[in-house]
Amino acid sequence: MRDVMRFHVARKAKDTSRVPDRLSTRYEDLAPATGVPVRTFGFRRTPAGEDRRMWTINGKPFHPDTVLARPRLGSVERWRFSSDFHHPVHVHLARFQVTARGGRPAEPKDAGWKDTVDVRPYETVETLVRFTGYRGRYMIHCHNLEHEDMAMMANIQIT
Ligand SMILES: [Cu+2]
Repeated sequence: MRDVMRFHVARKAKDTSRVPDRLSTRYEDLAPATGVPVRTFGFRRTPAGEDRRMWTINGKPFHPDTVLARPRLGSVERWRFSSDFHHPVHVHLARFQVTARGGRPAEPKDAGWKDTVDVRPYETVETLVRFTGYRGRYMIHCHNLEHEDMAMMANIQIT
């Protein structure tokens, strides 16, 4: 690895940079539309026959023909992620905001727009998800490589 890169410090310089008091301006808070379903996604290790368990979402490993949710383009939905383990839950093509974690208000680290949220063991994370962009089929999945490789994924269809 020693041959990858080498830095030569060629001269002295004064560091005039500083961290601003605020790193960002206030973002908009999402509000759920009325009448949209609340969807629950359970990320679990599920028995799958003798001596076998699989990483699943709502009890099912990924199948290309199965769609777990059909949100409407332009809508905001309340999605609830629950977990039996650390699962970094990633939603493709839809950004979301965390509104609650473990039955308590969202934590400072939950602020802002997310495309992935760490759901801790035996925790439930409440989110508001906004579907903008394009209609079509996308995925939600656990971002642990070992879990997504073992089918901890699901299709969502934006209609
Ligand atoms: Cu996982």
